[in-house]
Amino acid sequence: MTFLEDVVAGLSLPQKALPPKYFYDAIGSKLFEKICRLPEYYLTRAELSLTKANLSSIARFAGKGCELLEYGSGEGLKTRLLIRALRPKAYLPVDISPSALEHAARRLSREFPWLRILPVCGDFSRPLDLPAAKAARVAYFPGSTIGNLTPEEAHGFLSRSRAHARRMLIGTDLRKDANLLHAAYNDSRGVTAAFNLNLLARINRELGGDFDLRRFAHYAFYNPLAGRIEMHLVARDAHLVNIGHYRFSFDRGESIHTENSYKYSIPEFERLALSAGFEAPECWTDSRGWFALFGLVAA
Ligand code: AVJ
Repeated sequence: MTFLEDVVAGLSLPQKALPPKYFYDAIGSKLFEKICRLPEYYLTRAELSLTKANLSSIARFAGKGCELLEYGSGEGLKTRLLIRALRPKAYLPVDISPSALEHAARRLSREFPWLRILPVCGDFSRPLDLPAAKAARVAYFPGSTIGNLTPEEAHGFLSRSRAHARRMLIGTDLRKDANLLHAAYNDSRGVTAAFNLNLLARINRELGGDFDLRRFAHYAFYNPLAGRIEMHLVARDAHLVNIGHYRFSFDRGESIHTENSYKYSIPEFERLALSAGFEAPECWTDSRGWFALFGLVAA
């Protein structure tokens, strides 16, 4: 599916929707980096602090000298900590953005000249074509990116991943006070709103759309029953939008669902891992118990 095909399919649904993977063009990736530094967005700092505090036991779990496969290109501090502690035989960053991939690979090769880097351009939601492994492979999936998948999709992803790596390290945001979650996706500076709206701007730039961004409002809320944040873009009035030869109509108050961000309890995630064919996982959390890193071993 191309970007245009995904957009047309998504905007043709009764509940209009767009896949969150398209947030990350150059502008969106910059906005996401800004989100990670927001005071309300605790996720990045919580994961970094738990990684620092448990680095040696995380490295012991992964096994020194393994091959490290990372979903989402690891330019981050966490990845560099892990590489330093693990001394992997090879590092395989997987990313949908060729530019992000190249940037991360170049930077890491400067910092770790001894490291064999094998970038893989691809989308983790689909089966990957990977070079043959020369050592035990460990998959690293940080940042609660798994939260973008429904639990059913996460189950499929975890089951499929066993073919690539018997061990996995998965970062997941945990269930917590809805007010804290709400603030993290409704920051006072409006960066999350700009990140969400950039999806429409990207459609305008790349697909010749005529979305008027002033006619849409960022809307994010926590659904405690489903355990997820939902992000939407809500039409402020009834109007039409053209994208190439396609035309879509919006009612006043109609929304485009742009992202789910699932939050798990520790037992919920453990059950998911067991049902996907892994042993009872190891679990590291930050001091407040807001974010977890799970260590999974294929059963
Ligand atoms: C990168 C998917 C983990 O869900 O928190 C941040 C993306 N969306 N603010 C998340 C995001 C709104 C983020 N993930």
